[in-house]
Amino acid sequence: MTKKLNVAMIGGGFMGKAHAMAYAAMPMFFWPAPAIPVRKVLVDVNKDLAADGAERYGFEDSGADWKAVIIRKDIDVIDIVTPNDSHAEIAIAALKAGKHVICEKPLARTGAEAKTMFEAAKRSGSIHMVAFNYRRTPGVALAKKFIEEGRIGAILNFRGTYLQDWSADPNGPLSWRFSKKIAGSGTVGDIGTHVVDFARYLVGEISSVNAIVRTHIGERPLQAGGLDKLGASDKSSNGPKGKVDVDDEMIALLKFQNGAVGSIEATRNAYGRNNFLTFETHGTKGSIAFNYERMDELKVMFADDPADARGFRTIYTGPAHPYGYGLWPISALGIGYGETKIIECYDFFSAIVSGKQPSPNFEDGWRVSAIADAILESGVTERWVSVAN
Ligand code: NAI
Ligand code: SOE
Repeated sequence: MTKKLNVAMIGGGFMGKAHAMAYAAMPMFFWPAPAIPVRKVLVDVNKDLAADGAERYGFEDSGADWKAVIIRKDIDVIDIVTPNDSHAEIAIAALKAGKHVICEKPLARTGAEAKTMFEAAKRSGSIHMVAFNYRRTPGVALAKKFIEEGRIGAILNFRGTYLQDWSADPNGPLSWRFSKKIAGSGTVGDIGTHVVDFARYLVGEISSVNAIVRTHIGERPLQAGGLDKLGASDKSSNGPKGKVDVDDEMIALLKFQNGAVGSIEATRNAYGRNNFLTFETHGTKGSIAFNYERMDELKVMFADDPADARGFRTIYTGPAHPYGYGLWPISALGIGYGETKIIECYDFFSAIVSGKQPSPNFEDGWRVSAIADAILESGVTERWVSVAN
């Protein structure tokens, strides 16, 4: 019989839905499964929300007090899918209670806060993961494989973007994502960190950054209720406004420890862009390009291609590629956001069963947050800032 591991999920919003779906679907995709996730308890801010979420997402039990749930003896895994201000407190308590922990990104509001989580993780014997799921898109994992195999030589340049438009309308409500106290930062921490994760995963450690960081929309209508509706206007849009105290636009130049250079940009105000999470990287022997909005595709160009066939070509990921054995049997049948979370769940449960820390773990989460801090600091000083490590 396949081992079962009981999960308590703290939070039942957008990511609650994504993670719950992955727990249910992972063994259907990856079989034999490393272990079967059992959806044991869902916790939210009050009993009604928690009970409603548990019914909808298939959890056996529900509760409104995460402190009582994380010490339950029948719980193996704590899954943190709450806004950023509660990640550290819940994760550190869960690690102390001996649980394995998966925590949504950004790991914390600042590098210092993330470091306390990494320290707690090191002290524990637990497996820990930060949920930068986009690197688990098969095309991105294939890019990593090509780079490790030396197919594009030594990396010279990495150009990454994360552009969305859900916050471009100034009448979009002032959700927790626009509050420094809750989110830590704006675009930099929320979506810039996904591109930073790509940069570290594919190229290596970033040593210093030089950034421009701006806030173009300084106030928004106050929002009723806690859940982030991601720009969808509601009745509150005609009501009183509150101050946005986080960034909404970021461009940064990067220097990598291995000599490569790069640039990244992120905004949630770019009309026409939805989930435009991209990178293009060139090395001494070729180039690779990826666009999440066409997530089944990877564009490659190898310098030793015949002269009459030079240029980017498109690989449609499928069974021959990373994670392909668990996904669909024909290339380009089409994967989506859900599959990245299913793969993440598979890798996390494999790590628990094998006892080997996965990547990205809390150390990676802390390093990404330290880079976000450096970008924010450079945005103020408009100078090169070294990344703390
Ligand atoms: P959301 O606003 O949709 O949902 C948050 C949920 O947490 C709500 O149900 C809320 O009531 C609950 N909650 C808040 N404080 C709580 C507490 N102390 N105890 C229990 N429940 C609590 O937020 P969303 O979009 O699900 O974001 C959650 C986290 O996931 C954030 O850290 C965010 O950055 C991250 N995220 C990651 C994504 C990815 O692609 N990896 C995508 C979207 C969000
Ligand atoms: C909003 O910008 C958001 O939900 C982010 O919080 C996620 O991390 C991103 O993947 C999708 O967009």
